[in-house]
Amino acid sequence: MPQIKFLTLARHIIEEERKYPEATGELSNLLHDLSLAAKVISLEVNKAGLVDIIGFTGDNNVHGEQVKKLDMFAHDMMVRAMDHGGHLCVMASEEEEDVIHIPSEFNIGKYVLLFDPLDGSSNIDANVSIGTIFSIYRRVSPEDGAGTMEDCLQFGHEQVAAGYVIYGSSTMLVYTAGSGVHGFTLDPAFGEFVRSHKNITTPKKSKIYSINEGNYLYWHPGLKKYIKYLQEEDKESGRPYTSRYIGSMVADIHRNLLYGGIFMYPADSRNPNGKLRLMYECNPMAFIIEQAGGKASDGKNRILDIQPEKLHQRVPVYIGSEEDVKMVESFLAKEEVESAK
Ligand code: P6P
Repeated sequence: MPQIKFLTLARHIIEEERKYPEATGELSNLLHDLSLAAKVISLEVNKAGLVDIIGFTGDNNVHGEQVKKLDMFAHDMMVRAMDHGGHLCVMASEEEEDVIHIPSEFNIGKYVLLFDPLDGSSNIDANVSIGTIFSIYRRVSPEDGAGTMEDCLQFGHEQVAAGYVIYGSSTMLVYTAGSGVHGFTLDPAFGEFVRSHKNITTPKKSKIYSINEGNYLYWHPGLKKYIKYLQEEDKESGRPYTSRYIGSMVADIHRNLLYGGIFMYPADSRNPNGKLRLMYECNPMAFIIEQAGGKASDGKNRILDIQPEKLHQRVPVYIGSEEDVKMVESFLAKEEVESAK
């Protein structure tokens, strides 16, 4: 019988930290604080149907979208859990227009945290899996003062860690700190994240594609040809692919990470930059996918190499199994060449 090693997130982080003698433990403590926030958010998400927390606050967020009470709860929980640990110099959230400064009574740290507190929130009332996404950088501004917007607008390839928490049939925290991707499932019996997925790798080629086909009319012609290609029958290349689209980025990407697949939220004639946000959705997911052996691009350029301009900027995203992302890039490029003739 193989020895099943019962490894909590806390123990895993300590073991990972031991691999780097120069590690100060700050990042480990930051990840630990994040896991605490995740537990509290999970508790609320999983009982949302039982208390009067479902529904709209009546407010709108910075993007004019109606804010669900759980969105704000998750945002507030992340800020309150993370602002006093002494590990951060600044934070940024999908729910706040500007950066979030660390209150003067707390110590300033050397890390930067960007997060989407509750992605997929439009699915909350339907009990569909939703998630928290986070991205962590080292500060680049002088260490003697408050963090700045410059600290937040770094290339995705500068991330030191990234992850997500998916609140679904179980609550799982999936993260990378640059040494592989690891998944931890929350055991509600004693409130610990226990390692359930060590060194997650995503298949190089898949049979699943995820895209909102309701936007077909507005797509790039190369994308239309690619999707039609996936729907043709060709046993050798495993076609037709299966279409799976939940409408919750964390849920769609989590399934594709484990099973293989390509998730696409493209630019189209109505949304020239697509819908999803670079800094706290696409960059962290791209870091995770690349660490798992996959690929993430905007259709042409590596997501992690996109120069950030604004905190809430949107980018087109094609992310998942490496060969599938390369294939869609080739369809988009070919169409551009042909239309340029
Ligand atoms: P659409 C959820 O609102 C979200 O931000 C992502 O989680 C999801 O992938 C996408 O939007 C779904 O957008 O336009 O297909 O409903």
